[in-house]
Amino acid sequence: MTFKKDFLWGGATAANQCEGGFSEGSRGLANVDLVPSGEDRSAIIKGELKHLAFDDAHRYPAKVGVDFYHHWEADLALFAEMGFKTFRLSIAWTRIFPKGDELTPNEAGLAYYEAIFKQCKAYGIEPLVTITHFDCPVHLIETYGGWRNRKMITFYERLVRVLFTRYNGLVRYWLTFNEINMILHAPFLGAGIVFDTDENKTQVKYTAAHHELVASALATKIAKEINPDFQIGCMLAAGQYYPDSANPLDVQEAADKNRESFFFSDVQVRGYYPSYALKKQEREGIVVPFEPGDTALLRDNTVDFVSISYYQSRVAKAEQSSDTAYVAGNLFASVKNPYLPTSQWGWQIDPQGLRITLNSLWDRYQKPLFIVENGLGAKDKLLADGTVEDNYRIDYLSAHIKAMKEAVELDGVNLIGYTTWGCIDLVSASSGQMSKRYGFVYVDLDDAGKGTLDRYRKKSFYWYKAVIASNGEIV
Ligand code: BGP
Repeated sequence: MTFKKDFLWGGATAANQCEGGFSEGSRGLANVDLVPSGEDRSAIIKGELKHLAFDDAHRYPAKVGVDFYHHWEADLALFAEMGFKTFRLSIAWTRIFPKGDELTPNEAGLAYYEAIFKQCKAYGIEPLVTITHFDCPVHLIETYGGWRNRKMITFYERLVRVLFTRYNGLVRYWLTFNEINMILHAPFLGAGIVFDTDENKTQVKYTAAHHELVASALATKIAKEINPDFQIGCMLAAGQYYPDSANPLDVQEAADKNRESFFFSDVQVRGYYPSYALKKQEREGIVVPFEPGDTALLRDNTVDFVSISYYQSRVAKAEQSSDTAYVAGNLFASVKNPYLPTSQWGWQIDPQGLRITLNSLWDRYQKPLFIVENGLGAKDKLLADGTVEDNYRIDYLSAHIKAMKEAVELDGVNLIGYTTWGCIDLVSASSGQMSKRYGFVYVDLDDAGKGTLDRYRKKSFYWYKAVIASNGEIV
């Protein structure tokens, strides 16, 4: 058998994209609630357009999500039916601390997740909990400016203490920040940042990044004090950059681009700012707000495992011109790779790139790796008999699982699990659409928010069930 006996097969979700119930259980308002579908979405996500209240001109898909808030028992039953060994979900911070800076948590929010974790346990499903997945209380943005403010570390510390204490015995695997490197591309999602006009955006992003890195190390420290058996992971939006050509300048450009992301995991895994980042920050006049104790905290509290999302590889080209072709990608574009097909949303498909990406992380860190997001966003058609013939999704996932097998079998990468993104259809982070579906389970809801919310098993549901049952031998 290629994969370990206890390999963690499963699926992944995020509170902001599936829960809905945005005002229930005394929940407070979060950044993601206010991100509308439509053309303003991109500027809001990037922190370039301030939008901190609902209005009538926009539609807000996170308000309802796919109503996991009310459907979670039935949805978990479907995941159990597929044989999930793990289920990745995130905590909505505003269910636990509605404003974010209270001293006492909200019991209704705590009870909600406790019920989910208990049900997971009953099914033998190991929860994989993202503490923050593009999630920040609006009150903390309005009052403190989000993660640009060091006070956020204290509020986050309060949150993690409550979670680690309350769910001790129910949850073992934790991720501190989803796709932490997305601060650079989607700072409103990643750090609750709205830019002021004329401020140095790069400075703000690296200030916020430092605060999150310190918060992540602090969370790791607290976790181990509460339960040394807790497993804490960093989470990186991964996807190797290839050089556009053998031109050494393109090769250098690819190395530089890869380092933009590795910077985050280098700190979280190795425990210090890498020399290339220090030099670049110095050159660009960026001042990282190190305070006494930060260096030791980062050094002494590195993560146990490295988790990634992988959707595609990317291409770096030193000299771009008006002829350079680009493709869309996970929250930011890349130079086009002429060797790869693209999805309906223009993301390039590269299973081989998953093996390459896993190897580069394994070579770099020698820490267990966990793929916590991978999948194909595609349009599905619900047939009259209640099925979806999603062979394209099966082909995509099957090719990526084969690449994982090669990484394990041929290269000896230590891979501990795989959770496909959006195991049940949910709202797209980049576009706010429902029509960009990733799930094994179809949810009857369209881009205008119309539908019964009924759930249907797709063809891929049965395929993935067989994959898990065979521990990845049948793909
Ligand atoms: C990642 C996010 C997820 C998810 C995924 C797919 O960046 O962690 O939240 O949404 O990408 O992206 P999209 O929803 O834009 O297709």
